[in-house]
Amino acid sequence: MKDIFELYGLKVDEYSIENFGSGLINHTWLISNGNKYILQKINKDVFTNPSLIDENINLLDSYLKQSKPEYNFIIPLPSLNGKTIVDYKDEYYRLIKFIPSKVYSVVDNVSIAFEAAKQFGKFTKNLSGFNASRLNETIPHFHDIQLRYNQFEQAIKKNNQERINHAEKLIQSLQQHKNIVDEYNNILQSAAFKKRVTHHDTKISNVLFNDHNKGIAVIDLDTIMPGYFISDVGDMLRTYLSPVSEEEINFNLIEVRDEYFKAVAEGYLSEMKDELSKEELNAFVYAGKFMIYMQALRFITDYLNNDVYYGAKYELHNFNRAKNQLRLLECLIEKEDYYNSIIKNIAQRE
Ligand code: GN1
Ligand code: MG
Repeated sequence: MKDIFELYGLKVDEYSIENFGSGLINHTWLISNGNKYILQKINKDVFTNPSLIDENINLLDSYLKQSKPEYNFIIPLPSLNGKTIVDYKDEYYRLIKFIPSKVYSVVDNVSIAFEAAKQFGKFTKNLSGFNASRLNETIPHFHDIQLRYNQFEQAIKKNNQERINHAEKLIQSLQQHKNIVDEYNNILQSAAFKKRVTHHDTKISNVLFNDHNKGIAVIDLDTIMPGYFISDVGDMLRTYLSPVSEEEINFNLIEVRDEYFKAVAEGYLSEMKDELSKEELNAFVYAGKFMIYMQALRFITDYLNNDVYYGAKYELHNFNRAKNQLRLLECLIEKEDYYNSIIKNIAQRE
């Protein structure tokens, strides 16, 4: 730590250091004395070329400084030699000014859902004039659900036979939803779906709120890449509709809440309605199915691969997470027609 602090002109013995946040991938510390900072070590197994993240963030920052100078885009602080990412002993770190704010891990208030969705909509809208293809793919094929499905199928063929047996029923139920992958392949063929600057991790803990529950900024910029709006809307539906998170093992508590669906739709579309094509708007509910299903596939695949990606706090952790997501998917599908009609109404308004 001492050497890393020195790269920023900070003295390690003047700060207290504690683990921070709930991310699964990077390691995050809060370091404080009078000043507070977030220090992060980037997970190199996941982000094999961390400078791609840094390039993206700086490109967007320059663009926003010119075109939307009032937009709050929080990029890391420069080190003494002006770098917003530093490498030390083959590991990558960055330092970010800590913003006093409120962060939520579950959504228990519709106005929070509305506000978060508005923030993510605003993010993409503010960057609609930026050519998304200029951005690096920090994780190639990150939300390519066909690839995720193939990885799932591969994991069923080889690997841990004991876990494959244990998961047999869950595997079968997941295979029955493969039409969600087919629909994605149709989207890839459609000219009506545009590649935009997409956040790709729109969970509620990635929005900072002020005391009045207004959004201050969106954070966790590692997976900003060219992508489809279904990734961002989908991950909000995945994480805001249910009163419990992907960690919940009492699956009876999982549900999709109509008023939260409306809040996400109203919040996101208050910024993005005019940006989206008719076909994209029609895929709003599909976005939720897409992201929930993909997350279920990723969790079960990781379970079958002995938890190499997400890690696990107990034997069945990723199995339970996958089961949780399957339950959520089933809840959403039950209400699909009703939710589609809500989107139609918003689309037809004025
Ligand atoms: C990971 O590390 P974190 O919590 O920001 C994952 C997301 C998943 C999420 C599930 C790079 O995000 O895609 O949705 O876990 N990020 C990566 O909790 O794989
Ligand atoms: Mg993330």
